[in-house]
This record gives sequence, structure tokens and C-alpha cells, in this order.
Amino acid sequence: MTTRTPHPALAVAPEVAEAIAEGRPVVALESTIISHGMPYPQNVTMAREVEAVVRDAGAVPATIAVLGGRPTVGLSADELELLGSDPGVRKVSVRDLGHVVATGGHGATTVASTMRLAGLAGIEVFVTGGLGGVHQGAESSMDVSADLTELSRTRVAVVSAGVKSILDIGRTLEMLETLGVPVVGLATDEFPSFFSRSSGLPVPMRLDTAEQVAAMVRATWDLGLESGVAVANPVPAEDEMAPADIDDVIRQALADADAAGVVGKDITPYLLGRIVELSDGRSLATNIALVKHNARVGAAVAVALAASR
Ligand code: PSU
Ligand code: MN
Repeated sequence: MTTRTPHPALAVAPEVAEAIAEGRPVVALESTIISHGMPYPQNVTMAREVEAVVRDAGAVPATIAVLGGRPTVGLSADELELLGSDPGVRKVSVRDLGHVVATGGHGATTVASTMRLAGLAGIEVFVTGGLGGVHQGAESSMDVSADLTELSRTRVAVVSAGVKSILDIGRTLEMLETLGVPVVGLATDEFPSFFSRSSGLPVPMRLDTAEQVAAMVRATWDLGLESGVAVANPVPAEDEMAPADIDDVIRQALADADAAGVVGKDITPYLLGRIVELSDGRSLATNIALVKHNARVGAAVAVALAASR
């Protein structure tokens, strides 16, 4: 495989651009998790620590956002601080990219838009916390995250801890199958539900090492398939929450969203914020731990992928 040149509309940090050009391992990181997924200041601390984890594992971190209308790959400490603290930062999925660029705004990118920008930069691996998916009640609301369609059309491997049960996990897996997205459990037979290692649903396929995942990703793309690969990496046992504890919190958060009439792009940020409040911060500790674990695994996949080029 040849190295790629980033799309000219992107501002790529020099360290990241150099690593991409030389085919060294790079890991993309999203910014909606910073701006709309966790409270300040823990969000900024998390963002910095996750970058450090990626570095320690031998890869270059590239957090992605839109800053002053410019899609930016690889952020400074000040830029992470801005994303974590400025209430004017918009939540930007794929459909919002042209608007935020043309109006010169700041945007925090979701899994979908981070994937797309990572792909345009030539980055093959992306680490996040949880994927968006099919919302509960989607059979009438039709609220299905663009994360799923993006996984079907952009060649980036995405390491997550599965999806939260704020979503309909079973329907999310069905939709991923329909879209032709490979979902591989890393050292697990069960698809993880973010806060917990279990969901009651099997993963469609399983691998046990980062090297095996890298080989599968390479094989997928060598066949000419255009899809991403969803790598489901369960939260470490010592950090997981008991399903009984988190289930009550999520049920309450969903009821509150319903009562408040929250819909559309606001629903996921609303639920994430409510879960932190209702769990007295317990869920936040688990969230941060699983993102760091994903960063270690994602960096290992990126290292193995770079070695296979
Ligand atoms: N799920 C989480 N944490 C998150 C998100 C989802 O557990 O931070 C964010 C991600 O950025 C994801 C987005 O891509 O929410 C999905 O939003 P929507 O459902 O509006 O597509
Ligand atoms: Mn939605």
C-alpha cells in the first residue's frame, strides 16, 4: 500500500502529516466526546491523557475537529481546552461539515465525521468511546445515527467499547449487518454495552489480538471493500459497572429526555449528560477508563497495520 497525501482542505499538524507520509502509525480521536460527551474540566483532562496513552503505545495521536471553519487533524493543548470549554462549539456530524466550514464555526466531530476526515487525511485507525446507533423507538422516530452509514462507506477501523443501552443494541447490530459493516469482538464472544462487558448479544465474529485485527482490516480493504471495521473492545473488568446499577440510570435518563421533549441531534448529548448526573460521576470514571483502554488497543492495531504495509 502506498502512503497517502492528506486532502488539501485539511489543516494537518506537522507531526501527524510527517507520520502519515512516512507510513508510521497514527490514531485519530474524535471531539464530540470532548465537547458534548463529558463535563468540563474532566473532558479536557481525558483528551490529554488519551493522547498520552496513544503516544506511550508507539503511535501518533490526531484529535480531529473543525476550528474556525477549518477541518483540523492534530490539535494543540489550547485547542483541546477550547473544545472542552467553549459552549459555542457545534456538534458536527457528516451532514453538518459543509455548513460549519462555510460559516467559519468551531465544530466537534462525531464518530461519523471524524471517520470521514480521518479517511481524507489518510489515517486508518480511529479510537472512540461508544458508537452511535439505532435509538430506542427508532421504529417510529427513524432516529438512526449517521455513524452507522459512515461505517459502511469509509475505510477506517474504529475501536469502541460497543454501544450504550441508551440505544437499541440489537437493532444497531442488525443495521450494521445490513450495511455490510464487519463487527469484530476483541477477545470477547459478547458484544459489549459500553459500561458493561456484556449485552446479552453475541458478536458476529471474534479475534483475540491486535495483530489479528490488523490482518482482518488489511484483508477487508485488499478485497476492495469500502467499509470501515468496527472493533468492539469491552471495558476492563475492574472498571465495568454492574448492569443493574447502570440500567436504572439509563432508564431514568431516557424518561427524562422524553419528558423534556429532546429529539434529533440533541438527544445523545442530553442522555450522556444526564447519565453522569444521575450516577454521581460513577459512570464518568468508567467512561474515561474505557476510552483509555480503547486507545491502547487502537494504537496496537495501528502499529500492526503500519508494519503490514
Ligand atoms: N456515545 C457515547 N459517547 C459519545 C457519543 C456517543 O457513548 O460521546 C457521541 C459520538 O460522537 C457519536 C455521537 O458519534 O455521540 C452520536 O450522535 P448521534 O446519535 O446524534 O449520531
Ligand atoms: Mn440522531
